[in-house]
Amino acid sequence: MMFGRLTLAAALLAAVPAFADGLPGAPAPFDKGGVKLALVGYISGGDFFEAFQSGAVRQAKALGVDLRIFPGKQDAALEREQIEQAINLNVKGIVIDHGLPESLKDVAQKALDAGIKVVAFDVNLDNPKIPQVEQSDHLLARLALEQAIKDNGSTFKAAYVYVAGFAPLDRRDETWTEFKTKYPGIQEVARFGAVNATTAATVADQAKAVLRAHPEITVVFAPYDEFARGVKLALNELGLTNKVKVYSADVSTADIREITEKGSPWVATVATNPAVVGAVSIRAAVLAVAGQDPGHNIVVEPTLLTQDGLRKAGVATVEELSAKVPAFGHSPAATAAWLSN
Ligand code: SR1
Repeated sequence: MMFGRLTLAAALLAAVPAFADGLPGAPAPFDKGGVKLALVGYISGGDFFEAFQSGAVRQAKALGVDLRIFPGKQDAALEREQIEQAINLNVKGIVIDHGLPESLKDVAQKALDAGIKVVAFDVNLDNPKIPQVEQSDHLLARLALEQAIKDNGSTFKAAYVYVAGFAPLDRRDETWTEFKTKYPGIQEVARFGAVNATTAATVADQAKAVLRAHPEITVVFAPYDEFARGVKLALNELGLTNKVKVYSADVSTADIREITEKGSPWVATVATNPAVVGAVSIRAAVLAVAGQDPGHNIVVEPTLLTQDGLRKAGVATVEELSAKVPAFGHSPAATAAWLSN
């Protein structure tokens, strides 16, 4: 595991009271409580998105923000509609979490035109007025693929799980493409993927068909934990867990259990703490609403987590990981003195 810097803020956050009547020393409108923000998502469900939302809720509460949650249910039209609803609720800021850019750009502009601040997490709205939060996806993919090369050498046959159109997956895909050029011995023999209400189960079915058709595959690059879970299910069912290794993105307590269990083929993941990313997204919106610039590209750095490292460290939960790997438990992104009251 890699280790980074710790600030006191994360450790203190748990002890921070909710400022329902306003934050002491904060600029308007946060000097009074109950400022309304909205969090509008595209993907509902799955460990990453649940933890992202809980981090956002916790941060909002700590800042006295009245956060309205709109779950998108993997439905682009519904996500648009929910942004319209948030505009009609007179929220001061909206965090848009994932989605399909073409269905969101105009409605996001409508919110800006209404004087509402907008922050986007992992959806490229291509608008200089909209700060973009991301997890440094190129670095994330690079760390996972370097680990794959360390474990397997630079000549192997791989399957790749990918769905185009999601900003983080597209960025990770750019790195995968670069790696295949840099290491011509890496051969992608199959590509598949799905993002839906049952991603892991769908990917498991796809992976079973692919692995049966291509017994030469020894590595699967599955850069989303729901993808990795699906591939792992397929490997278990086909009895291939000792032949194929899985490299992924994201982590949750359930993922740690799956990675560290005896005989698991899931040997590495590269991840941020999604709750920290949720908190950063809320802080970015709060800064913007207060008229302070959170920056345009707000990056939360990921950490490489290997099966070996997790086992040796005896880490079983995301909370333990946050305690042992300071960079995982806190991000210095989108902070200001008045936010850490
Ligand atoms: C379908 S996009 C899934 C990814 O979004 C977040 O960036 C998570 O890291 C997840 O891998």
